Amino acid sequence: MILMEDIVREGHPALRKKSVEVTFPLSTEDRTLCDDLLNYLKNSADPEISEKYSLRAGVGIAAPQINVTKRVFALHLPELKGETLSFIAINPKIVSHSVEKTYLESGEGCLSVDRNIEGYVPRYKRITITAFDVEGNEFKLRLKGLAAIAFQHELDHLNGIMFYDHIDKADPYKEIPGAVPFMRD
Ligand code: K2U
Ligand code: NI
Repeated sequence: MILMEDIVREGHPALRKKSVEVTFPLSTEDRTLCDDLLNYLKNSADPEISEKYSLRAGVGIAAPQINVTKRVFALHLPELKGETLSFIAINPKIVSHSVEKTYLESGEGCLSVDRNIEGYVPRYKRITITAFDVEGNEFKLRLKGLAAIAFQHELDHLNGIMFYDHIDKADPYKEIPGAVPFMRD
């Protein structure tokens, strides 16, 4: 299982690399990578397991964050209408997006960043994505809200981008034109 000690922190070169695409059929190693990433998120959402292993809660985690520079990440979000959005994205792409932007009112954090960085992180409000599942089947999803924000945060990790790269240094809380803040419930 992935523990906090397995998660690389700011300054580690893996966080600034462009990860490489994964080929199919998945190797056993790549299949285990996918399982481990998704299990981390499920464990971090479990009060007992997260307490026992001191796991930081995450709704997303990308392979480079455990020093594997491959284009794979996991998302595991409590959806609004009760069902959880939970999947592995392999070789993910944003194929289209809204002009309208959004941002997390509370700002963003990162499992690889052990400090609080203030400021609005502009994200596309709605995105259409494609990715492959572990069987190699391509799928397409339309995402909005926290799922869209998280997807963009994780895709950035595959391109060596950190959330704070998007924050206006001069004015971290500068209004983002036309953006509607996403309020977590
Ligand atoms: O990639 C990571 O480090 C996990 C990030 C993902 C994330 C950050 C900001 C906004 C969306 C996703 C976080 O640790 S997940 C923690 C979290 C939980 C609920 C809402 C926002 C962030
Ligand atoms: Ni992150």
